[in-house]
Amino acid sequence: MSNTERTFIMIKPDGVARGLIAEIIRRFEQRGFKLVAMKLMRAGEDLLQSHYGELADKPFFPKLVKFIGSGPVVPMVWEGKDVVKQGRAMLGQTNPLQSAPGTIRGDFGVDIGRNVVHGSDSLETAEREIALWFDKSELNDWDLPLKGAIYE
Ligand code: DAT
Ligand code: MG
Repeated sequence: MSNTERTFIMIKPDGVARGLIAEIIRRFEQRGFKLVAMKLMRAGEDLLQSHYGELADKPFFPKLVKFIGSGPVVPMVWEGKDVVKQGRAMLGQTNPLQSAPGTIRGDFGVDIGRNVVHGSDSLETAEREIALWFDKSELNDWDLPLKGAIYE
């Protein structure tokens, strides 16, 4: 398990609209993960079709792409030990109604189409999504000054 594992986390338009940007960043910072990249942007249809490509056959796909493109999102890259799996756990289940309190979706959502935040579901997906949303030059290599207080 590598301390430099990376995952792609994105605050969706509903999360941005509801003023949850700082709250979501806080949770990842507080856990000890390191922010490597972040921006605020409106995602175009091509990018979203490709991001959600696996779901292209699903009945909800057009609605999903339309909603995620409806307002600014905050794509981010977070780094740390087991961050892909831990990030998913911090998000909760896809359906907020099945998400435990304490998770982001369990604390801030009710409807599946307004589940506030996206997170990569595997190492492979994370790599693909990071490359899709960020140019290499946007990924910041830096040292967490408090690394020794987070990792043994
Ligand atoms: P997750 O975001 O938990 O990885 P997913 O990859 O299966 O879930 O789906 C991507 C998004 O699509 C999800 O966050 C919300 C939407 N979605 C998934 N299943 C849905 C459904 N049955 N009805 C409406 N929207 C759905
Ligand atoms: Mg997914």
